[in-house]
Amino acid sequence: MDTIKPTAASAGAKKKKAFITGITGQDGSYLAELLLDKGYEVHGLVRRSSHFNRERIEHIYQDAQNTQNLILHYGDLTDASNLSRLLEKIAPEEIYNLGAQSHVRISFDMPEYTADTIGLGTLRLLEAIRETRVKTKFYQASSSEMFGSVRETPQTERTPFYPRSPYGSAKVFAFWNTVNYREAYGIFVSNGILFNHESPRRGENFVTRKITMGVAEILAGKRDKIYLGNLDAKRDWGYAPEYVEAMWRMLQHSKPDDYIIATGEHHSVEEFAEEAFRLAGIKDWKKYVGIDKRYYRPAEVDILVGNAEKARKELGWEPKVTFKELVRIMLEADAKRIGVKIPQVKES
Ligand code: NAP
Ligand code: F7E
Repeated sequence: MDTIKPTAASAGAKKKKAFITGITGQDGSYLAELLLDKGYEVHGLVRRSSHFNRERIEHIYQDAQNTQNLILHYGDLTDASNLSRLLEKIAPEEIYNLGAQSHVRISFDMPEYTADTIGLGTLRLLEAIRETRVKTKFYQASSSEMFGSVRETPQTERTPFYPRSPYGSAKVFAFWNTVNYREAYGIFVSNGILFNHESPRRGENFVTRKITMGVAEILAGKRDKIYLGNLDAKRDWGYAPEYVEAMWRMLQHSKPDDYIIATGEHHSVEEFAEEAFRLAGIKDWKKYVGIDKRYYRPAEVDILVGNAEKARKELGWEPKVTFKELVRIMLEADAKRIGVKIPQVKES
């Protein structure tokens, strides 16, 4: 990746302030680390929970410097007055809207709540910017799920949307409102249309993490099998820390715009599982995988693969971690977490 000139923040001038919704999630936690490293003061929105919900950002406080620069605020994307008050108080130069009910299968069970947090939640934030007149740049976490039943392959910024879930439809609503606020009010807003990206911090009920956790537990003798749904689905899987860098680059660009962020390669769920078992040195992997119809979706997205050429040209962004490296990173982290060694397996 090309380097970007240091910002005023990193050059030691007044700290830039960023506000992240979804800071407790996979991407929010990596983005918080990235921005703190760049010298930002990072403000994050956290939901009240009856149990501790900050595991992914807890380690950040171990560095005393970060304690001062990472400030958490209670709030929720369903609470408009709270969002306005926070923007007024923080006056962030950059806003990253990552908060969402982000599970596609669950969006079929909770369509209204999914639409509320994603669709209306984004609109509430955009309205809060307009009302408070805070001078800021806004990043919207758009998704490849908007392409759903794909109209062309690979997908580009010009491919029409055809969402196949309440999640995908809510992201389309949020995408177009984001574009509209740019055109109607001249606010600096950009959509990152990110394809699947994974990491050891991926939620445990997404398929990649479910597989690497399951394989590590099978290796440790803690379980016999893992149960999955549709093994034929194909996704364009990248590495989350690289994808949050792309978000930041969009807001440093001279003008707001929309960008696909993807690797350009696709693999099936079956290939992901096969590679994870291979790395663990487990032969006959199919013996350890059961199919459970509960994990099928009422409507499936069969294949997604993106063309990130525009991001490469305009933002100097390129993915580096390959599919096999991603599986290895995730499996090694899960094996380490439960204290089991993965054998030395030759690269295939
Ligand atoms: P994630 O791990 O599921 O994190 C979601 C975050 O949103 C969590 O911090 C969660 O808080 C918060 N949240 C949920 N409902 C909220 C509400 N009502 N108000 C405020 N915050 C709320 O998701 P992710 O994988 O990091 O993804 C980040 C964003 O990118 C999401 O918008 C997702 O839809 C989008 N996206 C993800 C991918 C991907 O492959 N990861 C691809 C394209 C787009 P709790 O911790 O309290 O639950
Ligand atoms: O499913 C199939 C499933 O839940 C991937 C979110 O971050 O990326 C993510 O959405 C595929 C699907 O991710 C199981 O049917 C098989 O075809 O890991 P997933 P997703 O639905 O692609 C997009 C870009 C987002 O924006 C979303 O926020 O795997 N699959 N068996 C399974 N999926 C799950 N979850 N569990 C299974 O057992």
